[in-house]
Amino acid sequence: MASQHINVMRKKKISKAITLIIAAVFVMGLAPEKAELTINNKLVPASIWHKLVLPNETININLPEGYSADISGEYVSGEWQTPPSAGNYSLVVRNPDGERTHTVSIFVMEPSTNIDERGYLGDYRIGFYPKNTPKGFIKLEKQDLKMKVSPSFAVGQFLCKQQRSTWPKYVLVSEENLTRLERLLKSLRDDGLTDADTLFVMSGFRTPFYNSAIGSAKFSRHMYGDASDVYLDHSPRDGVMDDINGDGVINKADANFLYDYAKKLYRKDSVVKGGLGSYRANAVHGPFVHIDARGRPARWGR
Ligand SMILES: [Ca+2]
Ligand SMILES: [Ca+2]
Repeated sequence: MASQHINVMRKKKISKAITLIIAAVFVMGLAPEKAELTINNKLVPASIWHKLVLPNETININLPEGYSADISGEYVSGEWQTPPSAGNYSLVVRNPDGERTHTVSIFVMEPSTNIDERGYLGDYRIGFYPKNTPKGFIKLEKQDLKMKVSPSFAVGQFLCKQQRSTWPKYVLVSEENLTRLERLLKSLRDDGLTDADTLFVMSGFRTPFYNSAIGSAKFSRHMYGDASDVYLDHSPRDGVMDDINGDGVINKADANFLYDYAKKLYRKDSVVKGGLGSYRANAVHGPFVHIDARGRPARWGR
C-alpha cells in the first residue's frame, strides 16, 4: 500500500516537472529575442559603448530584427564604410518603437603609420613603442572629450597628462579594461558601498614618450589604453580617495579595501583576466589602485 502511494506521488512529481519544462520551452519560444547588437561580429556589451576602427574600413553592424540605426544622423544598415580620415561618430540604435537602445561612439582612428620620424602625430608627441605599436589612435578635439566609451566613463577621462594645451590630442582605451572598470563600479554600487557614477581616473592612457619620461614599466599596459590607475572619489568629491572602508582616515587601507574587493570580484567573474595593484599616497597623489586587462592575473602592492 505504502509503496503504491509513493509510486503515485513520484509519478505526480514527474508529470509536474514535465509540464513545467514544456511550459518553459513554450514561453522561451514566444519571448522576444534579446536585443543583441553586434559590430564586426562582436557583441556590444552595454547600452553605451565604443568601437575603435581605422579609416577606409568596412564595418559590419548587425542590428536586432526590426531595429534601425544612424551614424551622426545618417541611416545605416549592415555595412558601413569608414571615412578616409580620422574622426569621431555616434552610432544610435533604436528599437521598433523608435526608442534609443544603444549609443556607440565610433572612433575612426589616426593610423599609427602617420607618426613621423620624430615620434609625433601633428604637434602631439607619441614617442616610440618598444614593440606592438597599436594600429591607430583616437584623435580628440576639445569638443570630443565628453564622448562616452561605456555607461560610466567618457573618453576625456583617459587622456595622457602631457601637452595640456596642444590639440588635437591622441588617446587609446580598451574594451576589456572598460569592462573591468564598469564591473567593479557596478558591483560597488549594488553592494551599497558607493553612489559614485564613475571612478576617478588618475592615469589612463600614456604615450610611450610620457611613459618613459615618468620612469614607468617599459611594456606598461597604459601605453595601449589597457590600464588605469583609479580611485573612488564621490563623497566628498575632493580629488582624493573616499574613506571607503569607513575608518575615518584616508590612507593605503582604502586602496587595499578596493584591491581586495576587486580581487574577489574578478576571481569569481568571467571578465577578462588582468593586473591589480594597490598604492599608498605620496607627495603628489592619494592612495589608488591600478587595474589592467593584460589577459592573465598579476597582483602587487598588497
Ligand atoms: Ca573623495
Ligand atoms: Ca579609510
